Amino acid sequence: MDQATLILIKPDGLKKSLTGNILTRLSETKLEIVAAKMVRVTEELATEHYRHLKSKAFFPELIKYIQGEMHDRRKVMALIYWGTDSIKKCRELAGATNPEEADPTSIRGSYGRILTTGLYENVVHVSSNESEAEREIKLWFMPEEIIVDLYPSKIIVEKERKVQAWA
Ligand code: DAT
Ligand code: MG
Repeated sequence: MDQATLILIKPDGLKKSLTGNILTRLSETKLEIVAAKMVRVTEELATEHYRHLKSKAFFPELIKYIQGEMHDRRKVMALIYWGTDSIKKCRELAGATNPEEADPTSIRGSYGRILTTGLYENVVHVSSNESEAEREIKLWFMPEEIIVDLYPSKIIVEKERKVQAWA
C-alpha cells in the first residue's frame, strides 16, 4: 500500500552532522522523497505537532528540544517519503522511541540518548500511522511544496496576503 510518511531530522541530528547518514539509511527503503525543506520551528508548530503528548511532564522540554533550543540549532529538516508501507519501513529504520531500547543498529539506537532529565533525544521523527502522517504533513507542508498530489487540495485567492519576495 502506497503511503506518505513525515520524517524530521531533529536538531540533535543536525548538530551531530547526521543528515547524510540518515538520508543514506532511509534510501535503503527505495522510497521516494516527494518534499524536503529546512524549517524554523515556531512554538505553535511544535505544540501542534506534539499535541498528543500535551499532558506529559516532559512536554515543555520536548517543545524546546524540537525548536532547537537545547542544541543551538534552531531548525529541523522536514521530508516526506512516499511509497509502499513507508511508515513501517521508516519506523523500523528509526528504531524504538526510547533510544536505550532501540535496536542498536537503528538510527535511534546508534545515535540517540536519554538526557539526565529523562527526555529521549532520538534524532529523528517518523509518523506513527496513516492518519497521523496526514495530519502532520498538512501541518508542516503546503500542497505546492509537495511534488505529488497526496491529499485533495483547492485553489484559494487570498486577498492582501503579505509574502516575502526577492528584492
Ligand atoms: P515517536 O517519536 O516514536 O512517535 P511519541 O510520538 O510517543 O514517539 O513521542 C514523541 C517524542 O517525545 C519522542 O520521539 C521522544 C519524546 N518522548 C516520548 N515518550 C517519552 C518518554 N516516556 N520519556 C521521555 N521522552 C519521551
Ligand atoms: Mg509519534
